[in-house]
Amino acid sequence: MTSTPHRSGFACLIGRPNAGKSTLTNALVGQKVAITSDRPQTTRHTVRGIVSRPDSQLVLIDTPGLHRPRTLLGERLNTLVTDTLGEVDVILFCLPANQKVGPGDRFIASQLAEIVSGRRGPKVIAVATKSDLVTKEQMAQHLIDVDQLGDWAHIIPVSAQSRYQVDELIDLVVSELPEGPQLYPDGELTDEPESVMVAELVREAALEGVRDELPHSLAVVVEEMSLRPGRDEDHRLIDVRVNLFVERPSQKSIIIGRGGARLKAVGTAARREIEALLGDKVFLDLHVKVAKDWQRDPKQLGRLGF
Ligand SMILES: Nc1nc2c(ncn2[C@@H]2O[C@H](COP(=O)(O)OP(=O)(O)OP(=O)(O)O)[C@@H](O)[C@H]2O)c(=O)[nH]1
Ligand SMILES: [Mg+2]
Repeated sequence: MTSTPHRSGFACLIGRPNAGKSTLTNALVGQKVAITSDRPQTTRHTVRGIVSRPDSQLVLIDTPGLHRPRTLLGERLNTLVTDTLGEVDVILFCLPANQKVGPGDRFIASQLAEIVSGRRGPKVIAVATKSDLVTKEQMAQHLIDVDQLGDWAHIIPVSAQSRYQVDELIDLVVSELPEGPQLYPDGELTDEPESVMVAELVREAALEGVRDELPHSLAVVVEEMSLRPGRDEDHRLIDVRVNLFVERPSQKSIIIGRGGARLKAVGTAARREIEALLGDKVFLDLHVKVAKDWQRDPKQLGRLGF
């Protein structure tokens, strides 16, 4: 009896901000491991999602959107992405079908050309995301434009929202992975620490409905997570204390809202998600603080984990 060899390896999702990388990562994993929003630059660190099958294990790395940086934070995020690219087997270059291929995509394509020029460089798969938002004709034109942008191992249209070709994309990536052992135990979906996931869920809830530059100015840090003492095993309660940092006092009042109404709504939405993640009741204590111009300040960036 011959058995097919086990394959394993890493694939990194890249693309301009808002291209649908994190939504696709979640669809590929089958569960939420990365937060998403309609604001650009939602993802700020690399997030690993794991797809395990009997004959393969694929580790996905979702990255911050690549763009021309305007702040020190932007620069650090770009460096994070380009450092990751050299270390993976496959690159998934995401190009949203509902938007024309533009200068942002050409900027990324030119960076990719350098990285994969080495003979042993990673394979690049161009992924036309958000296929549910366009007609067949629009998709056909998009695929032609994407094809002309560079030299891709494959081009595939997908929709994370309607799950169109999500499994086909996994097959395609796995076919490009080298033979190798399982890297993570079965059932593990991410290697994100819980405190990071909790901070991200608070940031996702806080991003909902805020406009302009505020999303960029928001950073979230979990200060404390602890089991409330003196409660029995069936009524566990986890105290979670979280700081939300903004750059200016005016932003602080937007986040808090009239009479604290907005912060309360953010807390309620985030608490539901955190309880689902941790499987315990949670007391969520949110504090909003001003860290002046943290996006441009190396010291503050360090303190906030960038
Ligand atoms: N209709 C539709 N919307 C999608 C799809 N994928 C993503 N979106 C939406 O596009 C927006 C951006 O999605 P994200 O997954 O956060 O994009 P991203 O590329 O991770 O963005 P950054 O982390 O900021 O670089 C969100 O509002 C998503 O709901 C899709 O397949 N179909
Ligand atoms: Mg993202």
